[in-house]
Amino acid sequence: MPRSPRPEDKFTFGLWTVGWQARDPFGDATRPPVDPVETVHRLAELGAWGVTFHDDDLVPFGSDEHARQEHVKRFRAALDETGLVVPMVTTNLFTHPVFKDGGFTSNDRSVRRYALRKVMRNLDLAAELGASTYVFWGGREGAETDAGKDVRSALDRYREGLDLLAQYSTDRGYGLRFALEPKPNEPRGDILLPTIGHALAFISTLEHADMVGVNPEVGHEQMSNLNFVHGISQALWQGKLFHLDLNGQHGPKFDQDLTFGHGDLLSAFFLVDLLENGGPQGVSPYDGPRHFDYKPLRTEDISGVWSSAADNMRTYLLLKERAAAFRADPEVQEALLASKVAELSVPTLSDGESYADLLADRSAFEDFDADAVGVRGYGFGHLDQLAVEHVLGAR
Ligand code: DIG
Ligand code: MN
Ligand code: MN
Repeated sequence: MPRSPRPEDKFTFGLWTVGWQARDPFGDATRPPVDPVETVHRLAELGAWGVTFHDDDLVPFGSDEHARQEHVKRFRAALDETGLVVPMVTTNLFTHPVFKDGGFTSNDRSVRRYALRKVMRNLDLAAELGASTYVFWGGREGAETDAGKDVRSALDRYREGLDLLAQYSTDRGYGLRFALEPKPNEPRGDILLPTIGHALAFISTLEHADMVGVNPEVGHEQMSNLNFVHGISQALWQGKLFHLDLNGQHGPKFDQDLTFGHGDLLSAFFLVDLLENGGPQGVSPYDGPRHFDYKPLRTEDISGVWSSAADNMRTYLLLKERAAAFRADPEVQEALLASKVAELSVPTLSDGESYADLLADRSAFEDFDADAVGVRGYGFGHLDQLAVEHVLGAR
């Protein structure tokens, strides 16, 4: 199995990832800015398929129209020279102080109107560049105190904004799907739509719910001590996994945005197994970009930035190889049988069986020996050990 990335792997990176100058709340930048044109060429050399961006990553905030056109022109030329695509675009509604209380849900109505216009302008650019997904990460949509935010009204405004933008995009025939990106906190004390579950519930209330899905990020669910594979599975189950952000995280702490696999490696293994094999179902359920939204460690120099970009893709491909070996291992197949994993996909009632039939079936209750069944083991420990040994390359 190839270990060097190819376009068909659909690996993509945000301009803001390798371009992060490593400024943090406690320290200045440790790296120089990176020209988006250089990023396009470097990522192409490394084997990436595409690049993504916030409006302000490509066109510095406050640029006049002429400067904006020049930035876009240079970027497009680099895309044409390298063949990189732009599958996803998003908006920066979190850096400029004007968004300090949010964009769509700022208490200040003039800020909400400004945010919508900023997104509309970037939806135009996204469509121009052929993007199919538009991400909304509401990093500033939230609060530090319950006194200052009427959350029910905030959700009304969030829905109003998304419904308006969905109508705008639809009327213009942009063919974009929207993907909401949950995160529990940081930079706000509490962010609205904090988990995949909250986002899925919110999407169901939207006027254009059919064109809105989720863009879950590994670390964001794990910050809430949630199982990312479970979250992705539910998003897939509801037909709402429109995009995803891959990175690494060491459990509930600040958002680390580590290189993919450099956090919970076993979870990363099962995530790749799910995305590439459909887990035990054996069919890949997702054909979208494998998008890395990570930050090279602040301690890296610029050469470390580019090697970390390569590390994301290499780790993904190594885990893909291990997951294939895991699924092909006869001992794993035996252990899966013992754990009755495939039996879960068998409906609990037989075809055409009614609850009356169930009531009449003595083996389901009256003659059921709960104690005897209760002592049986499922063998999940052995199955997990086999997975660990495959991740360790010991099988
Ligand atoms: C952070 O996880 C967010 C922003 O970087 C961006 O808006 C989004 C895009 O995937 N992820
Ligand atoms: Mn993050
Ligand atoms: Mn992200």
